[in-house]
Amino acid sequence: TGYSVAVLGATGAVGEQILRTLEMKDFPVKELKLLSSPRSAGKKITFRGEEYTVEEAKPESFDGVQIGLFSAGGSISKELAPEAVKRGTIVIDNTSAYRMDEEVPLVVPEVNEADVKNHKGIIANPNCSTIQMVAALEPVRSAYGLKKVIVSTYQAVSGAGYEAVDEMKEQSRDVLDGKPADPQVLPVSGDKKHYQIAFNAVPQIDKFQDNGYTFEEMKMINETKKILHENDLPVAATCVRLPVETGHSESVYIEVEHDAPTASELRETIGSGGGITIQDNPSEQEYPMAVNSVGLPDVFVGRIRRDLDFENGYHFWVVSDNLMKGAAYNSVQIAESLIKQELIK
Ligand code: 11C
Repeated sequence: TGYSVAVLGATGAVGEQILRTLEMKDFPVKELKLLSSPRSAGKKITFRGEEYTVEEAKPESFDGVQIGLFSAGGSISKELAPEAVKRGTIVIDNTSAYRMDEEVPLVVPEVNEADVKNHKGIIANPNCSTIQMVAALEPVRSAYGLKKVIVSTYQAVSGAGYEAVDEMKEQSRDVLDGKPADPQVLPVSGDKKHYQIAFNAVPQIDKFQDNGYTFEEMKMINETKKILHENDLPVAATCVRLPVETGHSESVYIEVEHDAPTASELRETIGSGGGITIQDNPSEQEYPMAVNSVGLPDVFVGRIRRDLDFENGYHFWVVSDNLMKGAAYNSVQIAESLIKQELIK
């Protein structure tokens, strides 16, 4: 028993974590196909002690596949998701290709699990920096209402894939050795200019839009409203890349609608959210940090405190492994939601 599952983008940073999560959760996999672009086809990957050969993804690859976990980039999802759906596969897409499509549910199971039932073949997995923020916001929204959200991010290079991680490591060695940095990938592979990430902070993630915000910032703004079903909620974001390998950190400022809880009441409220672990004890210097989040599915929240001027204003710090809850783990949770709601044929 179990399901026929395909992982598209199996050799990438997220694909690897998807396989780890399927193993970790003992997900009921009856048959597994590992798919990729032609470039990575032929590679060998071990899953549950068995060796699999990665195949080039083609429309026919999805014949008989019930669940397709896609993380091979937006253009591949655009091309292959409709083909997979035609063949009866439910696609859980980890790219930005379909997230804002009105026909496509955008789901963080702890926040809006019920939305999966509205799917028409594709369910989108939100952007990593959005997921961890909305996981922390939802318990606050449901208890006190939200009037405003302002976030600044401190994002890890693995969000931009393995080549960005390699660039950060090699560049760090070069800079320490007194060599020129020679950036080729970050901030955005394919953009006009590249900047040093080693020992730097770069206020650009993804490409600039006409409104002066980057696409990453617009993802946080638009996806947050969609997931929380709060189209009128004011959200502003500034997204920054740091030389951290894995684990996105976020400084979040919120204003609540009513009741103005104390910091400890708010701590309790946030901590009641699904998947949240509170690490918040200033007297013991306890707070979430990226390096401690690696490999874990939790969203860690700390530094919860009241604003000193605005009675309904609060600040907190949210950290999560961007490849886990931010991507792979959330995708597999969506697959579990489908099973739970008996939505897989
Ligand atoms: C980053 N958030 O950290 C991006 C990666 O839309 O799924 C995720 C891109 C996406 O670079």
